[in-house]
Amino acid sequence: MLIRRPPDIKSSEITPERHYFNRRELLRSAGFIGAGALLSQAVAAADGIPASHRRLAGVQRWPGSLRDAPNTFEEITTYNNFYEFGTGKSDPAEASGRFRPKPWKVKIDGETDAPGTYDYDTIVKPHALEERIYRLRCVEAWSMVVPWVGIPLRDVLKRYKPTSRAKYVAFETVVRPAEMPGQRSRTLDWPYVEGLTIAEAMHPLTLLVVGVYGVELPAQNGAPLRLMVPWKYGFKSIKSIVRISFTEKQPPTTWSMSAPDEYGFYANVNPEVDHPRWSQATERRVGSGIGSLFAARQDTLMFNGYADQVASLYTGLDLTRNF
Ligand SMILES: Nc1nc2c(c(=O)[nH]1)N[C@H]1C(S)=C(S)[C@@H](COP(=O)(O)O)O[C@H]1N2
Ligand SMILES: [Mo]
Repeated sequence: MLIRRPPDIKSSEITPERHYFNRRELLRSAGFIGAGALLSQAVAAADGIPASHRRLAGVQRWPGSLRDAPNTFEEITTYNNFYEFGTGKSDPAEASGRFRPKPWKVKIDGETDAPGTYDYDTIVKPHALEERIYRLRCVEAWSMVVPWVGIPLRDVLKRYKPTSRAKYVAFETVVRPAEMPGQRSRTLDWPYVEGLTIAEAMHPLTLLVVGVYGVELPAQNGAPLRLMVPWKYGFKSIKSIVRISFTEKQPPTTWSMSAPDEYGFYANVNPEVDHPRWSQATERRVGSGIGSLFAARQDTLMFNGYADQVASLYTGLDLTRNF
């Protein structure tokens, strides 16, 4: 996503340095893992995760989960975009050791009858946690399948009483240059900001994420609280949220301010609308294939495969102009 001319983009930014030999991928292709086994696997898979990651209690399985094999915990936590820690895919895992996600507060303001600054526990604790296996499609044309743990955002937002004037919801990431080395450079305008229409924010698929693979969210994935909007390009799913504002007007968003011709407000996954510098018709599933020569590409799906659930949000909207 760096704003550079195509010849300056190193192939290492498009193709990962390493491809993991994905054990589950092998087992799946060999027919050892059926769909039923996968559904019960994700929470149980926390067993193989280092004990330093705190396990989340009382996580319920969501019946709508994808049946594809999830990416490994290692893939999900070492191949990241989180520019606050640097622009390389391994920077977020390697440079986030100083980041402290506790204690954590979120300011809720704007068009609400319950403005205030609330503790993480006040926001999260009243809700049951769900594990939801979603596709994640980055605008850079790679993808993963991730077993997130979270709460439907709308259940949280309703408790904070948006007024009838609330047409959008704006989100802001924490600014802590002492803990986030990427923020000491002006790669982007900090804080990273994002936004959704109120209908998108209240859609039942929109998740406020607190964990992955049954454990608390690692720093590199947006600890302790991040968004996941599965039918939109990954950059909409803002990490380490410290502010949620209900607004009347469409809020500014980091990537659309940084490169308005390349990234729009909607950012719905759409294989028919190419990025000005590359095709969006296909994607590379991280961890698939062995080495970049054989990296399997697959078709990108309209709304990332969630069209049945979300297309009605956009009736009458020109998706080419509103990209
Ligand atoms: N604050 C913040 N949020 C962010 C980003 C970022 O750089 N800063 N990167 C986005 C992009 S481009 C993607 S693809 C996803 C990646 O999430 P993951 O690293 O958990 O897979 O986070 C999104 N959220
Ligand atoms: Mo992304």
